[in-house]
Amino acid sequence: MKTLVVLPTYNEAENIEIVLDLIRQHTPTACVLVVDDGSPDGTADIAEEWSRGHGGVQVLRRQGKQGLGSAYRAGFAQGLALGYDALIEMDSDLQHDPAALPSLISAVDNGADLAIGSRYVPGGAIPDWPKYREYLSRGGSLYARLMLGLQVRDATAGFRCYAAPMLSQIDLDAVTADGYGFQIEMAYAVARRGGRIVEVPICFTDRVRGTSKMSGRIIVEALVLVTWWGLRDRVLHRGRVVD
Ligand SMILES: Nc1nc2c(ncn2[C@@H]2O[C@H](COP(=O)(O)OP(=O)(O)OP(=O)(O)O)[C@@H](O)[C@H]2O)c(=O)[nH]1
Ligand SMILES: [Mg+2]
Repeated sequence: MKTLVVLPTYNEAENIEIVLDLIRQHTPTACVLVVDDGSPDGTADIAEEWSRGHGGVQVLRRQGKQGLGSAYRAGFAQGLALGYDALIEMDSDLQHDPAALPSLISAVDNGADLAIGSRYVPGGAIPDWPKYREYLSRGGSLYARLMLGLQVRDATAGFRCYAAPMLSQIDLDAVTADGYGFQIEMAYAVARRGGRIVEVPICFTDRVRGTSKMSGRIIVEALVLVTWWGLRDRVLHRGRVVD
């Protein structure tokens, strides 16, 4: 399968070369699209320099920080237009171990429409998190299961592989969420189209270099959106399956 790894970056100068090295090591034939939102620390320049030495990396430079969901929407649109068969979503801060890439890709190669790198299936782990943080995250996925009927243990996970024929059915311009909500919205879009979702166990570690861009706003956004989608589709029956 022709595979594209979409890597969103905002101030990941300390991580970008390491993550590119590891992606190349674990998936030598995959191409990479770095989607950088004008990182002041020069992440985009470092990625381009890496590509001059090794090849296989494109950098999409955008003006100013526009959010994770927006970066993935732009990256997926470009990947689909270029004819990739499988599109990977992964963080560039090394919290997603590139060693898990082959298992995500092979799940899609074996017929999944979406493979999710999951912390909450047997074999998955989050060794660095305190219990309360794990419960909060599990609670978020449970809420999405109850509200949306989404049969996914780790609905907010951001390490994934999409099959292009499924991704191309989703109107990316109509996807609105940015953080955890973006992950749930995309999984829900696949599930509502009857797509096959497979969860592959991963170990999700804490960030070692660089700083987090996570915010409370992202959690509130996800809660509000999941509540709205659930009411819209299960109570008002107003949701449209085809965008
Ligand atoms: N292009 C782009 N990338 C972003 C933006 N916000 C975050 N990112 C990248 O998205 C990935 C995930 O962001 P993080 O800040 O690590 O968020 P997180 O992993 O949910 O939170 P932590 O566990 O605290 O690290 C990283 O690779 C970031 O560089 C953005 O606005 N634009
Ligand atoms: Mg992170």
